[in-house]
Amino acid sequence: MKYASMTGGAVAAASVSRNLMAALPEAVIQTEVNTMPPLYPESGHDYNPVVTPNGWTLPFRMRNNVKEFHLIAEPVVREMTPGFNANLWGYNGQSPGPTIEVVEGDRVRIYVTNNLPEHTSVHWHGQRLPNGMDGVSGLNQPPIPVGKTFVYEFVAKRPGTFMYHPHGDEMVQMAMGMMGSWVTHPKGSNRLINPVDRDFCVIMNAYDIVPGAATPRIMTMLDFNLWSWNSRIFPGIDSFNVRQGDKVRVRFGNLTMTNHPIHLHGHEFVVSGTDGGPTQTSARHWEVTTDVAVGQMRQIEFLADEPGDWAFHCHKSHHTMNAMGHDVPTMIGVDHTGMAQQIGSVIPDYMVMGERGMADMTEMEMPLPDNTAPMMTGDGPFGSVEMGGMFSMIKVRSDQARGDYSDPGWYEHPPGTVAWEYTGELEEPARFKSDVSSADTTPVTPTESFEVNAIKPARRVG
Ligand SMILES: [Cu+2]
Repeated sequence: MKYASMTGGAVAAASVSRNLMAALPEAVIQTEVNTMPPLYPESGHDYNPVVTPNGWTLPFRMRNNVKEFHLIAEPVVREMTPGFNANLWGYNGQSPGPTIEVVEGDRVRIYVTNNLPEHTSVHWHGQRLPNGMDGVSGLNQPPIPVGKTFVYEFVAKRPGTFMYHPHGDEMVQMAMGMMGSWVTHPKGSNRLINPVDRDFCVIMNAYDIVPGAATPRIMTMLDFNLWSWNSRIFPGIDSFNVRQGDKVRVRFGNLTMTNHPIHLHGHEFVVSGTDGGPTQTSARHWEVTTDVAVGQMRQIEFLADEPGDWAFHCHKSHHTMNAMGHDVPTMIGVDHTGMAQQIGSVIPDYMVMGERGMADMTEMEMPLPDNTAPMMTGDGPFGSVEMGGMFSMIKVRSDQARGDYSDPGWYEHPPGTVAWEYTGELEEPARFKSDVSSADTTPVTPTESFEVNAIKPARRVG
């Protein structure tokens, strides 16, 4: 098991075999936030592995025909975007935990070691498995005490897109970032599962971290201020880099407390499956936005045939912003002339915000507390992208090599294909041609009376 052309990889993959004979598979820890290249299977059934943006796939070992994994539940520091680190809980050094990839029919054994300060458990969302392996602590198993290791074992019966997360002190542990993706590849061909060239995995999570702080407020129910993909926020989310003509699948899981309408620019997609399984072909239809409700998974598929840098984001505009205070009044249209200077004599560094809109935020270099992600930011080739949160890009290039997931840089537009500034004469818009003096201000008076007959629906008697 190895990472092909690993970039700056800190995955101790090579050392996995060292402890092959040990009872417990060595836990592989990942300390990087880079997108790791796909983990190609070296034995067993072949499959086209997934890529987890800003994440990785957990290596396994085979023992007596069982795929063995080792998850360590533990506190982690996750860089959510450059300059902003969060104190989260996760698995094997990161939040979210590593993606687990297996093949339909595989017998899977997962060792879970609890290095958290409290008990935990792991629920394997969407899987068919023995009741005692379902991971609801108190219901299906005792919780895993601090410092102990439990073993989960089952056959991955259904191919599809799944998730894992704790089912003990769930609200706290998920608010702290404990979750991961699980992909079960079909064994052989499946008429409802299309082979694709690129296959991405995203788990959506939300945090409430006060600007300047690093630890999420775990009691928050709805008013989260950080909306993330794989515990990363724009501009920290890597772009999805594909070759023009690739068939692309993106699998989204939603473990936040609200729905996310996922929107792709420049292409149409179909929803090809959910955590319930592949969608029947007759039920698939073209969309450019699909809602992923709480606790759901949606896998979308499209042909990446339009070159460019295409925005790919949650369509809730507040979910493409970072670290917002919510008690900021709307100031659009309010004239602040002179006010900042007056207040500035009492409070140095005072700034008024949002008089023309909020785009000012990106121009003004607002002083931010340390360890805080700017609210709307991200440099593009034409200036600030003015986004945050659940925003990234699908970069489609004709010269992207097969299997190359690296960032090709900004798209070079063919001459004459970028919206341009018109500098010719501007006609006065028609609506401004009539001024008040010439406008007909005579009130309209009805010229003839008319009658209305209202017919009431007959009352049913009896
Ligand atoms: Cu959203």
